[in-house]
Order: sequence, then C-alpha cells, then structure tokens
Amino acid sequence: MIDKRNALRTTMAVALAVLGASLGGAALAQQKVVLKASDVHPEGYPTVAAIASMGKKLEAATSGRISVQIYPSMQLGGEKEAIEQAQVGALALARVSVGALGPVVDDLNVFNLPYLFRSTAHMNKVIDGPIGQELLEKITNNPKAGLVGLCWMDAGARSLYDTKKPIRSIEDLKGMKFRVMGNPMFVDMMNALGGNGVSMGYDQVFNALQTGVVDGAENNPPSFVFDNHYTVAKYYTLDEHLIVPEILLMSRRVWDSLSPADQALVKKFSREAQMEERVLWNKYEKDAMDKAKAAGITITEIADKKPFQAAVKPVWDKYGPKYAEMVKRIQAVE
Ligand code: GTR
Repeated sequence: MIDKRNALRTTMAVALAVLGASLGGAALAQQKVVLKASDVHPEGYPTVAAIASMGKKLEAATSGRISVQIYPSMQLGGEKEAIEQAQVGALALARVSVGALGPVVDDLNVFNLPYLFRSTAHMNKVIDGPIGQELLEKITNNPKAGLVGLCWMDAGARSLYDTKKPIRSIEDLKGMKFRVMGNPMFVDMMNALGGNGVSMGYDQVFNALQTGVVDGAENNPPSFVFDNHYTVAKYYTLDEHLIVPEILLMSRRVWDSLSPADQALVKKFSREAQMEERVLWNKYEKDAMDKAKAAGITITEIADKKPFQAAVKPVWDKYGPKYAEMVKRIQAVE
C-alpha cells in the first residue's frame, strides 16, 4: 500500500506527524518533535491515560524536545483509519485493538481466536513474556506493514450486549445482528454463535445501535459503559468470548526519523505504559460494571460457557491450523 504513495506525499505526511518546530537553523538534534497519537476512547480511559503518561516521561527525559499530542475520542476516525494514517506517516502513534490489526499483520490473528486464553491473567502473562515480544517483532519486521509494535495493553474480556432482550443461551442469538470489529474472523465467529456478524468501524457503533442498524455489539465493560453504548443497549451477557489485547503502534516512517537513543526511550516508556495501563484497567473495569448495574442494565452471567465454546469450533477449524504451533505455546503458558 505504501509503495503506491508518492514520495512527496510521504514527506509531507511525516512532517505532519512529527511537527518539527525547527529552531531557526539549529542542529537537527535540537528539533522539537511532537508525536501525534490517536485513540478511539475518551480522555481518562486507561489506554489514553497510559499514552499521556508516556508522553510526559518522554518530554521530561528530553527536556521538552519530544512530546506526544493525543487525539482521543475518534477525532481521527476509527481504528482502520488510524492504522492507515500510521502506515503513511500521517500519524506517529496508533493505539488499536489486535482485532483491527489482524488483517494487516496476519501473525497477530492468533490472539483473535475465540476462547484462546483461559483468563485475562493468562493473556497478560503471554503478552508480558517472550511470545508477546516475538509478536511485536512480527509487526516491526513485516515489510508491508510500515509499522513498529511498541507495547501491549490489557482490554479484559469481550462480551455480548444488545438492545432487544437478555441472552441466556446461544439459541437466543438466532436472527440477531451483532456488530463486530473489522476482521473476517469475527464475522465468522458471530455467525458460528448463531447470530449475524456485521463488521464496522468503532466510530459507527453507537449510531448503529441507536438506529437499529444492528441489534447489538460486543465489548469489554469499560468500552460498553464509557463509550456510552450502555445508554442504548440495556442487556449485557457475560459470555467472554474474546480476550483480545490491544497494541500501541508507531509509524515506521516516524520511527526511522528518530535517533537510536530516542527510539530506545520510546521503547522503554512504552513498556512502562503497558504495565501502567493494566493497573488503571482493573479499576476502570470495576467502575464500569458498577455504573452499568447502577443504570439498571440487565446483566446475564453465562455460568457454563461450554455451549459457546463448542459453537465457535468452525472458527477454530478454519483459522486454527495456521496458528497451531503458536496456540500450543500460548496454551502451555501457566
Ligand atoms: C475496544 C477497544 C478498541 C476497539 C473497540 C472496537 O474495546 O479498546 O480499541 O477495538 O473495542 O470494538 O472496535
């Protein structure tokens, strides 16, 4: 995709993402760099707060030479757009879900297999360790992606919510349309569960729920509540079909424009952001559930998830074999 863009456009885009405020002929090392970052969530959300903290650290460590300017709340569009903008260098940092990145870097799709992880603790162990590192490198070393994988973020477990009725079993999903992230794996997953999967960008979900374009969507408690979907979808079904981590990407073009010392700082503070986000996440998840309960949301626990796990078998049959070895390694992480 990048190859198709002309050099002039790329140069201009990089100039935009790295707003270089040249100090009138001062040495390159003195140039101020403002890294443009995007997140679909609002200010204060754990992922946004972790990036803001990373920005402050970068600013302090470079005496103000490098800073981060965040565009939260989908100001720059959905996650597909964020990835594309980072690929061409119009955006320096894109915080997206692995769900949205899978179609760009296929190795990452292993994390998008439903019920892959036993728990979020298991997922965190995997992303913190060698597998996490290896998959970040798969992004960075993918010649077509134009991206650098900086760090992971926790996003808990995703569950179903809808505007129509409580879901008690997979039979209840028949004929219902559910929005899923833009990745064919999730359309297949929703169809395997008996509903109809409709893929669309996160920036369109609230409206689609409100206008009845879809009957429901699926997400973790903080997204359900703090992105206001709970104001229109009154039924939340805790089937926890996906535990998909999130990721902070850097535009490869912007990365290449930084000195090795600055790159090392970005890496160091990204890893710290990964750990900080998790602490914020745990609190936010609890706050979200409290808020949902206080708002009278009908919350249905799925005590026995086996029928859901059995229903997604076709997704594993179709996509699983490609990742068989990695799946084995993930499952072996205690
Ligand atoms: C949220 C996630 C976003 C985005 C969104 C979605 O949980 O934080 O990155 O992926 O879900 O459903 O598109």
